Amino acid sequence: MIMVSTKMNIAQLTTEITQGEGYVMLPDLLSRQETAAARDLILELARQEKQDNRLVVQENKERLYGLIYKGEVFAKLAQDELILSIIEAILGEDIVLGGFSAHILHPGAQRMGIHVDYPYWAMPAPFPKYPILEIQVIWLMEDFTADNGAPLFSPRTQNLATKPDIKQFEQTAEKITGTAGSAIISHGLCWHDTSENKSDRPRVSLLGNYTPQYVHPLENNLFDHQTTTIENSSPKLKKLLRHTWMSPDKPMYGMRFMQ
Ligand SMILES: O=C(O)CCC(=O)C(=O)O
Repeated sequence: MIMVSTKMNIAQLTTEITQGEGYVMLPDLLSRQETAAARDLILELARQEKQDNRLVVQENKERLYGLIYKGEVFAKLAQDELILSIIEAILGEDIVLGGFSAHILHPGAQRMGIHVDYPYWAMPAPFPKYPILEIQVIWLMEDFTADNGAPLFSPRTQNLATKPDIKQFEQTAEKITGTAGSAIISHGLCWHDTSENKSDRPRVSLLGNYTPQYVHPLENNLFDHQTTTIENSSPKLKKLLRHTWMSPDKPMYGMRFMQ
């Protein structure tokens, strides 16, 4: 796994994601204090949503959606400048945020299951190699260690553009550990999974799903939608949330003519 150094430029990082291992780790983008505060907020929101019977729960794993509307920190992370410049270099400038959710692996959580990311998992295989249809960002909301559920990635499998092969995955996958506040950027075609959480506290990640604007968003745009958040958000976030593409006063996308 490539540990990014300050000397690496955007072109080297995008090459690593598209033609190299398929993922990179950007270390310590967020301070420990900010990360801990965001983690506390996620756990508190999950507690409330569980009480209201709205939380998506699967055994010892929980998912929290509509996050952009539930804390400024989430909107800030979703539009992190360095991350967006890498993603735009790969997908082009017309990207949208198809999802931004939290994933909580409680102690005892088993593996999630080997997969490629949306929209690939919704498509028949073999998958197209180009254009690339998704880049995932996994924000580490605490140190990801050898025993608390860190993700597993099988290097270079984005080049295969196929559904995961379980045997091959088990032989080749590496566990991606790192420090709180770091982010993993990965190619949507790269086979991955989560590992078991054998520790005694929840492991929390934030997951950003970025796609070209022509891919139907993973998450329901209307779920917990807050008009005021959109009104007060930056032009970048408005675009990422498709507001500039599909605002109520526009009947359809504006056609772009090829040069
Ligand atoms: O939470 C994680 O570490 C990764 C989860 C994941 O890969 C996914 O939901 O697609």
